[in-house]
Amino acid sequence: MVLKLYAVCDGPPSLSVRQLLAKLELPFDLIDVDYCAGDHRTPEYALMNPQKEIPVLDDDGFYLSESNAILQYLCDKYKPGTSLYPVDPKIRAIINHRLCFNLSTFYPSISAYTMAPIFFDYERTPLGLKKIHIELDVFETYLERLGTSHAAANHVTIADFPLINSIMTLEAIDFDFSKYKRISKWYNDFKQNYPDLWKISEDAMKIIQHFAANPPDLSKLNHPIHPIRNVKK
Ligand SMILES: N[C@@H](CCC(=O)N[C@@H](CS)C(=O)NCC(=O)O)C(=O)O
Repeated sequence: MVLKLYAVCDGPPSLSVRQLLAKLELPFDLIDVDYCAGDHRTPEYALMNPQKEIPVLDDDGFYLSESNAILQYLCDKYKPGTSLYPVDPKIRAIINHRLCFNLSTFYPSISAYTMAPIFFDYERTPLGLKKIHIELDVFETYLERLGTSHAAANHVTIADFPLINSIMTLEAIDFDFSKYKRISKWYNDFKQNYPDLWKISEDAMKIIQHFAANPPDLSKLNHPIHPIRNVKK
């Protein structure tokens, strides 16, 4: 049975999985999950992913969430030994490290500043800004110390996609990160060298920018945590 990906059109974790599927040239059915309508908060969705988060991969009844786990699984199952996720223990460790770094600190700090105030009733604060600069400084240091053209090697790997999509949300709000020279070069090189993959991010960036200019009505989402903004109708 063909792979199914439950994805949200502007969500960085969903975009990263779509980029890998495109790079591996794996056919799949893309199922658009409407975040604003709360498609992911239903009891049916929770059967696939009790975390009620997007994306979810359905590989013939094998349901997998957490985008990093999906990236790793797709490489291991469908292209073992691919240069996108090499088996060499040290290269793989660096890739896994960068995936963990993005998941645990880099993207949470960035999205709290970029995405959360677009979709929910949050302010962009000086503390939030400070956290972003701390994270960018760390990533810049990793790029400098490793000295590679890409995030984890001298070629594209699954570590690049989530980091690219985190930075894309900064570009979406016109955040100037040009002083981070290595990050800027790596990000611009990705756009130039992988135009088809970048288009997946770019289309999402336009959707994020649309929502930034036209805050979505999330009153039906009933989000259990995030404060919903009053949107004038
Ligand atoms: N760690 C997860 C995060 C996934 C995630 O948080 N996705 C967002 C959409 S971009 C979501 O579904 N959030 C649930 C919610 O806010 O209700 C992953 O990498 O897959």
